[in-house]
Formats: sequence, structure tokens, C-alpha cells
Amino acid sequence: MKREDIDRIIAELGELKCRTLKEVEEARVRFLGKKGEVTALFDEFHDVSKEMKKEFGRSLNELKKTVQAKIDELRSSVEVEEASAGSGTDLTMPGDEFGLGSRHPVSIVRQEIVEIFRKFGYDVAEGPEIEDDYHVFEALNFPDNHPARDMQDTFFVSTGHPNPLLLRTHTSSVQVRTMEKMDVPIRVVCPGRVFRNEAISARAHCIFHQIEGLYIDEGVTFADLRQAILLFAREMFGPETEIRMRPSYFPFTEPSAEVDVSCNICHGKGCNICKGTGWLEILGCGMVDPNVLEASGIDSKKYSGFAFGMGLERIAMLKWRVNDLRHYFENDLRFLKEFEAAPEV
Ligand code: 2NL
Repeated sequence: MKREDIDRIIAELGELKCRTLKEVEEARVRFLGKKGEVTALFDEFHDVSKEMKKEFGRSLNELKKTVQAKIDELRSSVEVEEASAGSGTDLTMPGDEFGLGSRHPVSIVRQEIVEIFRKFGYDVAEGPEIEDDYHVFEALNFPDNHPARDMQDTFFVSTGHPNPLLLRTHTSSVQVRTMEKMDVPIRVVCPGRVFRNEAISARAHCIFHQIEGLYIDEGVTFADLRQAILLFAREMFGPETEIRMRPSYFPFTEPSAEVDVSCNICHGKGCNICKGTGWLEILGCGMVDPNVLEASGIDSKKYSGFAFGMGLERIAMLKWRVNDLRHYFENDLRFLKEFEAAPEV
């Protein structure tokens, strides 16, 4: 055994390159295997003279460690390469699906309605979900003893306060804020989330969505209201659509009406969607009560206006015939994926 044998192995080690794990294993066997070059030197060690044993012994142990470290290093770098681009990856495989999501049915309906009213010249206004009694009830002509003002029907955020905060029960509060800020003529639609203290079932939910509209100018009449609603209904449900108005009551409008559209499923013949009547109820509306105009600083002798409101889940139910309200809030992907794939812009 000679010094040169050790130096030769170190030199070979410096040149060593492996491209596959198989080549790494072959290199390990070549140096450290039973018949390997390093193993052979250990065998020759028996014949080394006594005085040289100490020096050669240390060199030999160092050599073995160096070889082992080099093999380990080669193995891990080959493993990294193979994992990224090597034989383990098929670059022709199709990529993972990049899900864009889909629009929620309530968003689809809201955008459709907003676009129709934009064409008619209406602006869109939004406002706070947490409101005060004044903007939700007082300014809208609700009498002090009205049941909606009760804890039973409305969620209060704070109580025992001279001006308690509550979650808005309709988006009319946004229209009140618009009347306070903007000059007449006013044309706005106000879409948004509203809250009522209801037990959750297929037909009721404590959160839902509304869109309300308001038009105030000189000389606005009930005929204008009827025509605006008719044009909207024909844009939304098709050009053949007819409407009918039934007398109703809201504290903030006088007179008030409930609007039905002709059933576009059975075309008036009667089906289980319109329950045999040929008509579907879609919204409530009326002429803005003079008290409501005056409360927001609008001269009710000079100006008049109409307002309307509808529930977006209700319209979505008519459009897609999904008759359990809870589907609209549970965000089950199997439900959401049924709707238009285009993301909201
Ligand atoms: C419905 C009925 C309605 C209004 C909302 C309104 C707002 C102002 C003044 C007067 Cl600031 N009225 N909004 C009027 C009539 C009906 O909603 O069934 N909503 C789901």
C-alpha cells in the first residue's frame, strides 16, 4: 500500500460525475463495496509496517469519510434534479385546473337589474349596513309603535343608547342618505344586503339582498311609476311580459302597490310556479309619501317621486327555480358551480 493509492482515489473522486441514481450506486460500489478500491486499501493495511500503521490508519479513515461524503452529495443533487425535470416527471401531462370560480346567482341577478336601470339613466348608490333608527325607520315615516322597530324583528348592535345602532332591514336607508346629500332630480338604485331577525327556513332567512329604486323630480306621477316598472319587467323577463298592480301598504309610500308579472313559464295558462294564477309577484312600490320627502329636506309641494323595492333571492328563485333560500347562503360548491362561469368584472 502506497501514499499514491490514496492520492489517486482522491483525484478520481474530484472528477466523479453522476447523472442518475444508478450511476451514484455504481460509484459507491466501486469505492466502498466489498471489492471496492477503498475496501481493498483497508485489506492491504494488514501488511503495512508497524511504524507506518499510525499515519496510514489516520489517512485511510479520512479517505473513507471523504468518499462517503462525496457519494451522499452526488445522491442528493441527482435526487433534486430527477424530482424537478428528470425521469420522474412527464412534461406532456395536462396541467392542474386553474379554477376561476363563478358568479353567485344573487350577484348575477343584481348586475342584470343594475344594468337595466343604468340604461334608464339611474345611478347606483351604496351605504352602511350598520345604521341608526333615524335612517332606517324615522325618516321613512314608520310610526313609533311599528313592529319592525321591535327587538323581535330587527337586530340591534347596541341598546340602551339614545341613538342605538342596528342592522338595516331594507336599503331604503341608502335612499334617505341620497335624498339628504343630492339635489333633485334624483334617480338611484340601491342594491345591498339587509338583515331581519327571522328563524332560518326554506322560505325565510335573517340575511338577504334587496335592490330599491327612487325617482324624484317635478311632476312625477303614478303613470310614470307604472311605465318604469313595465319597461323594467320587459327587459328582465322578455318583451311579451305584462304587469298588474294590486293595492298594498308601506309606511313610506302612498299610494302603494304590489306588482306581478305574467308567468313566462306557462304564459298565463297556469302552472305550479305561478300556482295556477298566471302571475308572479316580483316587487313592491308606490309614490313616495310627502312626509318622507320633507324629512330629507325636499319640498313635497314642488316635487314628487316614486320608489320600488324587490328581493334579489326572490328574483333568482323565479329565474332558476331553486326554491330553498338556504342554498343561496351555504356556498356549497356543487350549487355555486351550476351558475355562469364568468368572473365578475
Ligand atoms: C318590497 C317593497 C319598497 C320602497 C321599497 C322606498 C324608499 C324611499 C322612499 C319610499 Cl327612500 N320608498 N322604498 C318603496 C316601496 C316598496 O319595497 O317588497 N321590497 C322587498
